[in-house]
Amino acid sequence: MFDFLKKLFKGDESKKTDSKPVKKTTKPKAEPKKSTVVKSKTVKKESNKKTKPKNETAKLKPAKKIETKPLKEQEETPKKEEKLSFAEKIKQGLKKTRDAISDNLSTLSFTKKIDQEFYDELEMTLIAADVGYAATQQIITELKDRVKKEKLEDGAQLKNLLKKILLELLQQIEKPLIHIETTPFVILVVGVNGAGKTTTIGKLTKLLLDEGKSVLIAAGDTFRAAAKEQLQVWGDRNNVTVISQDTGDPSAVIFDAMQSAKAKGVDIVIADTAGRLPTQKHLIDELAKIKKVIQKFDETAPHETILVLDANTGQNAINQIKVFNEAVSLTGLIMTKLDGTAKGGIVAAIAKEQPIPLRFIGVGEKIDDLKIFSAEDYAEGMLE
Ligand SMILES: Nc1nc2c(ncn2[C@@H]2O[C@H](COP(=O)(O)OP(=O)(O)O)[C@@H](O)[C@H]2O)c(=O)[nH]1
Ligand SMILES: [Mg+2]
Repeated sequence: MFDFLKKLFKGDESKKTDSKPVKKTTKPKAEPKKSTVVKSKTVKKESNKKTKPKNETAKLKPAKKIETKPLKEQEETPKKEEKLSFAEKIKQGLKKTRDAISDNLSTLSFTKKIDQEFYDELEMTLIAADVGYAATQQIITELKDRVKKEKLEDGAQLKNLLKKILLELLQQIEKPLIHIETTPFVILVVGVNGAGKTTTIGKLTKLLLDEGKSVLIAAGDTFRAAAKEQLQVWGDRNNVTVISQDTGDPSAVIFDAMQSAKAKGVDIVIADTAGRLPTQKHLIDELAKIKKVIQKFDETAPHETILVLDANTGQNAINQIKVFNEAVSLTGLIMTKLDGTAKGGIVAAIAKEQPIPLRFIGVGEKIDDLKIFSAEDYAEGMLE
């Protein structure tokens, strides 16, 4: 059985070792020194209203967070109830997807023989959950093969096998973001309008602060007037500095943010950008320009270029990945709004068709609703 799998998922083993997080060896810095914003003529300091005395900001990074464990490991090792609530949250987020698949599947597997009609119906169920044609074909082919080999007849066994096949597919894009070695580590966030970029930046900032990192946000969405304010709200919530300018040049804002981060010794710069559609060629090209300007400051930056995708987008997500990837070489994805859709199967379609690491998933609008993508929790969330 495993030989078959290995053939199917060639190189999976190496990918798995690849995905092993690198331990960070440095102690987290004391705090994001928000009081030392660099004064640049072009930088408009968006000072936080809720300023705390300096010695209090250390509370941002509780002592228990200083272990050298990588993000992934920290999620895997906490006390049982924390681990539970993490998986439970994902499960809750994937409820609609699971209901759509599982309702169909349980009717299928308990009332029918495992015959061609069964497979046809399963195919339709997976397609309806947005697993996509290619991934669905792969899953069905494998399922058929293994059902035959293992002589399965029982519905529950079949469901477990399906879950296993799905898990193996999802593992291809399970590579958590942990290689934060350079400082400032620059994360460029791109995507269409309304995908959830700004909200995700707010949540990601919280996650990284919890990890003991200091963060600075660059308001690179200079297109919409309200964008800066929206980002500032997230900055205030996290008590981190948001760098913005009155000019309409996103590259300049991000460049300033990087300079400021360097001067203050901030670990991570997260740069927001204006929403753009894959069809808006000039706007997509503008992203490549932004990237070039960033590289004038540090040729290895951006160290992470993340496309934020709205799970409700369905199969169009595949096209978005293609276009954005061509323009700016994506290194990671974040899938938002999984809590509001029955189409969570899109993640499997991505694993099959555009396997770029899915770093995080968004399962709600609150600050703690961004979770590290775990293939296991996800497969469990889809099929239970
Ligand atoms: N339910 C839900 N809503 C989300 C999630 N992520 C973002 N949103 C909402 O999506 C909307 C658009 O988000 P925004 O960050 O402004 O998108 P942007 O245009 O890409 O910056 C807002 O109302 C967010 O609250 C998520 O994971 N779940
Ligand atoms: Mg935005």
